[in-house]
Amino acid sequence: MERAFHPWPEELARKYERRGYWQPLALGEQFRHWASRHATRTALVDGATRLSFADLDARIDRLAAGFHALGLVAGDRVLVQLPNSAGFVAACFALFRLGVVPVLAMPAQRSAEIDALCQVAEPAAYLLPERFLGFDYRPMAEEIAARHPSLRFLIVDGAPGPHLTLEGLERPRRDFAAPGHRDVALLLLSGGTTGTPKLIPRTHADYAYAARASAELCGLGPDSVTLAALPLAHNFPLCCPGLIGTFSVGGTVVLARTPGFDEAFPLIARERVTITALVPALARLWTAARAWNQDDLSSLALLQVGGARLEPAAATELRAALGCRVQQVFGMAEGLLCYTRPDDPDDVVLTTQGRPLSPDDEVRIVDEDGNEVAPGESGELLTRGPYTIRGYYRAGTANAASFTPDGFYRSGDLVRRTAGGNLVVEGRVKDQINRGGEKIAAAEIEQHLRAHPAVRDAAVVAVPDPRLGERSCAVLIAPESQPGLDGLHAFLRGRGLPRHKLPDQVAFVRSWPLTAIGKIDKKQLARLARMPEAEA
Ligand code: J2J
Repeated sequence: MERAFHPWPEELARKYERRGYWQPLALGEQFRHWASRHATRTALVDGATRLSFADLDARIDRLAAGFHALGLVAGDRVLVQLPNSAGFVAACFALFRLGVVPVLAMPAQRSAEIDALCQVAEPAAYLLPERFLGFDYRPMAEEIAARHPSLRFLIVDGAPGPHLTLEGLERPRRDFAAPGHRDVALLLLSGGTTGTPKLIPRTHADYAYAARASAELCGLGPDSVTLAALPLAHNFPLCCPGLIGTFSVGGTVVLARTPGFDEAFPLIARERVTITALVPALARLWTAARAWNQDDLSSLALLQVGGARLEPAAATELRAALGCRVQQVFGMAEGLLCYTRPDDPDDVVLTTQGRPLSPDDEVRIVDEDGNEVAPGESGELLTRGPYTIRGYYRAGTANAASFTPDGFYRSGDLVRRTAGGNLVVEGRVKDQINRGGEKIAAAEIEQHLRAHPAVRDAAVVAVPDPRLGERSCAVLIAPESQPGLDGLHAFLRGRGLPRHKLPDQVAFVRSWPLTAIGKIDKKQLARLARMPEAEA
């Protein structure tokens, strides 16, 4: 079997421990520690259910005993595909207590993706909801279990049927040997949108550090109330500071099933939510909804936005509409987290994606040959540090492409550093169209297209072309009037673009197809652009 986990070099691990980044406690024990300090405070609100830290701690213990009774042991993997719910939270921490490793899948994922995850992770159990947003997960899980002999248990969070239920697993509390703090705690999915999914092994110590340091940076305390609107299987709402960071300071986490404003706004008003995290696509919807929505959002102090590019204009409108501070977060499940700080000046918050969380995060910005670019120039972001992985889980030779020999993660992100030391994400290194040998950066053309008065948003994708290899297609959201290709060319030429950078075709969509977490799904756009009716 290929290597599951690539540890940090021993002397660095010691340094991270000496500096107090890595604490000698596994996440399950961390929670016990937080719960003993904040026992009577409310940890979790899930609909009508309110759990104090002590309640949740006890439920975690009962579930850990239940998982143990099934025969699950430290090092086993369990696929967790649950919507935001108390069951999700209790199950994950119960697995942490045993050293069993949850593999976090998004509720929106379906059998092709789940199959691929099972192939790599070989989970012993699959934790699923009965139904969520109209989809019955049980038939899918049964089919998947039939194809993957590693899967011994299907555990349903919901009404009893032929399967085990999460509630039915609970057993009286007992003590277990805790896993080591340097052991793998959980497997996250990489945000990468191509090929087979990559699994990201995060350790107890590094994950707890990212959560605690993020909570401190965001100024969280016991009175903080965090709304988990995005799916908790994603690193952002889970750890930045999210659920785990909020628990670490004795704050309250309120769970939303879906990230729409129709669910979120009443929750913010009812629970006096102080902080939440969104992707830009949702931030735009929340902004628009405030034109007529009357919910009292005055408690909201900080709105975090990350996961994809946030236009400065959108950031400005969002801040005005929600009446709170905005924070840009440029993060990756592989590790590195960059934040604008709550007290940063406006231009930093509105136009940059902030700077690294840890004093020991290392960032290099390099050209195609791996050489550092001149200050202010753009290049690929490479990073390593106390919470950035050194290799994907069981990825074999794929790791050689994603990590440098000296342990930097190659993010694939094209960034530049401002004079003030903040990073600006300009696109993806490989998000380019190779038009007869001329490389065109999609991000550059998109930026010009967005300046067109009729264009609300733009994405440029490659379409296979028999002559050029690839040609470019501009996919536009233009709700009022759809500019033709000639008009677009004239406009772009007016902005100084050369002929080969002008889109070869144009297509229109009413809204973006989104990935499971809510980023623009460029793969799907490229498929759409290939369809003949999309041609201009
Ligand atoms: C542009 N691109 C961004 C940003 C991420 C917090 C926030 C986000 C993620 C995340 C995360 C971006 N502007 N502000 O894990 O903890 C793109 C980059 C990056 C990739 C990582 C977190 N913030 N991105 O999005 O693992 O391309 O993590 O490399 O899903 O999203 O995706 P993912």
